[in-house]
Amino acid sequence: MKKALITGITGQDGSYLAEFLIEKGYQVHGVKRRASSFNTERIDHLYEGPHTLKHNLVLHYGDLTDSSNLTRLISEIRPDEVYNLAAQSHVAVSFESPEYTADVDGLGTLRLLEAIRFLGFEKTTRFYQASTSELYGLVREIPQTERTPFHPRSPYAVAKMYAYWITVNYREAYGIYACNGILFNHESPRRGETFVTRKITRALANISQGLEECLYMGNLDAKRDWGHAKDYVRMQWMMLQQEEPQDFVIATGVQYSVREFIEKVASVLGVIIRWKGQGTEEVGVVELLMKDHPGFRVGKIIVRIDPRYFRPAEVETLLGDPAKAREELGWIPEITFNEMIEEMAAHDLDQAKRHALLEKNGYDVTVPRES
Ligand code: NDP
Ligand code: GDR
Repeated sequence: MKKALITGITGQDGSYLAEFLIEKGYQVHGVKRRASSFNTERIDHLYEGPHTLKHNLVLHYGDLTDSSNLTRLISEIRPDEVYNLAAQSHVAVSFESPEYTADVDGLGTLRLLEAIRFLGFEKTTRFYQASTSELYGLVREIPQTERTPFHPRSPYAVAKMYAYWITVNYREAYGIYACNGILFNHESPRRGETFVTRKITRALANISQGLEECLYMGNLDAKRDWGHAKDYVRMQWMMLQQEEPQDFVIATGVQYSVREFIEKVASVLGVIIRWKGQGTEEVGVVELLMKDHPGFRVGKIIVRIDPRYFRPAEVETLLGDPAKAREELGWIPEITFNEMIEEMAAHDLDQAKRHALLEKNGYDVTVPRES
């Protein structure tokens, strides 16, 4: 039985990757952080607890800032594959916690690679690094490929740039089988609630049920190449199954603006939006109702701009070219942009309806808001 160690197993990608690897017959070990409340919601359906004989998911406490912990885990588990997905992964938050982000996202990667080297596992343990399209930042070339130069625009991206190069360096210096997946944005119903796509699907679903009044947004004109997380974790595994380690761009090759994303989610929920005003005064108004939801009415402002969501340095446009992944590994994304939006909107509408029903029946419901 092959063994995989996933850091960041409690996150969006970690949960899909754990499902994928268990399905493939792996024993999956995951690193979770100690928290004062439960933080395993995304993997609870996979975990059978420490008392069953069928032990295909094992969780360990740990942290990417703790070298001795990581070295001990790798020494005890002796994983065939390590997937380093753990990170402070929010770009806007990295401007507020730059040092912590550098420690976890940059040095955390070094700690894992150094543990593999120190333990003498260079020839037996393969390593995947969750690199990112944020490395391109101020883009020099459209679309971006494995050869496009980097120009990071946030403490997050700078930390990830260190992680990218230290992964390449340990491959070249010590012969470790180590790969960077340069992944463009990927989403799902399990996406963290403060990333833009999930913020939009949640807020519009809540507004449709009368649980929230308005969606407050930053830069509506930013463009992203959005894919589905399920397709992208499959590629993470594929990368570690080649003869020789290599780095790959993973993207769809199609981009949309944040504004278009809002319009599409709104139309799935049954309203057409008209944009009025300019700059920070711009608003999104309901122009047409196609479905009957209690919180929507024609003329209601459901989107406003809040300058606090603008970033000190923005990445305006990202568009990936996944030709290498397609040609060398046969990777083709299976879930379309529209299918992804429908899945996310349906999931969040279902949740909003449950909350609204509870509220209607006198239960006190607090719906967590984006901050
Ligand atoms: P999430 O934010 O959903 O998950 C991050 C994971 O890292 C969580 O399990 C989190 O634990 C864990 N984590 C955070 N800090 C630490 C720490 N100090 N020690 C140990 N674990 C920690 O991210 P995604 O699943 O979306 O992304 C996975 C990886 O891929 C990240 O590295 C991200 O930067 C990168 N990436 C993501 C892209 C995307 O579009 N999703 C695109 C390109 C790269 P907890 O649950 O306790 O918070
Ligand atoms: P990103 O994702 O920064 O690309 O990083 P995010 O969804 O946070 O932002 C995408 C774009 O939307 C704009 N935006 C807003 N973003 C948020 N979060 N909230 C808002 O209110 C808002 N309004 C406009 C942003 O300015 C940005 O241009 C994600 C993360 O998963 C990283 O870990 C990963 O490396 C990259 O994707 C690829």
